[in-house]
Amino acid sequence: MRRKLVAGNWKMNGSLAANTALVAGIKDGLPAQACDVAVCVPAPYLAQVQGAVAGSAVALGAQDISAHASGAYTGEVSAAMLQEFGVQYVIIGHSERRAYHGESDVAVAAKTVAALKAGLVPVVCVGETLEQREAGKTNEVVGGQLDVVLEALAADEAARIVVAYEPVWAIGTGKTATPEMAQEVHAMLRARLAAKSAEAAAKVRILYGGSMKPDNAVQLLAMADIDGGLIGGAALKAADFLAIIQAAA
Ligand code: 3PY
Repeated sequence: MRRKLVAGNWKMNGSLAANTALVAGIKDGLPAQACDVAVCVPAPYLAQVQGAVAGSAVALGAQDISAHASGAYTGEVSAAMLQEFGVQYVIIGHSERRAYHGESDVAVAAKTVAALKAGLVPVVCVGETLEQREAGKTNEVVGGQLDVVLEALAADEAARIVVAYEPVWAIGTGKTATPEMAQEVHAMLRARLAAKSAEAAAKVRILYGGSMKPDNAVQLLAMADIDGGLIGGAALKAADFLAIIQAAA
């Protein structure tokens, strides 16, 4: 049995005051038998949120990582830096980074390798645009994105990643894939993992992301291959985030 994971992707939101209130609200309402829970925060707030989640069941995550260990890479943040702040999870290849920062599948694979080498858990995001879905290319695009990452990993490394399926057309639009649509893609992704290693197929958690909210979480999380959620807007309100955690617990 894979333990479910609910990770909040705060994106470029937050402030010192708002973060304090949000984390306190999450900690106060966390059910005892919760699934794994993480908050992936903007880099400047890692130290603050590390302190705020200390001693709780909420893990700390980052939203990006450099593929390089150190050096002349202005603006980048290394795996070692993330580790110093107690980061456990790092989102890699979110569609917003692919679209606005030109991150290629190869770059996503290199970042995944860097995260694993440092003992971080990469949350590798994959997803198709509406145009690609309507052209019947969902499996080719999404499966292809995962394959490039898997090619860069040894079988035992593949078993240590988390995958997040985030249809681009469902991000920030309020549209969600139906549970059946999502399950179909998740099952395809698990088959790609199985082609790499049986251990990876059994162990890797495949999260759904893309407007997961309290009112659709129960149905999505009931699907056989949906092992949790990567939560956007609903992760910014403690009550909504907790309702999703409750649905997964
Ligand atoms: C969303 O739900 O909008 C996301 O992009 C989660 O990563």
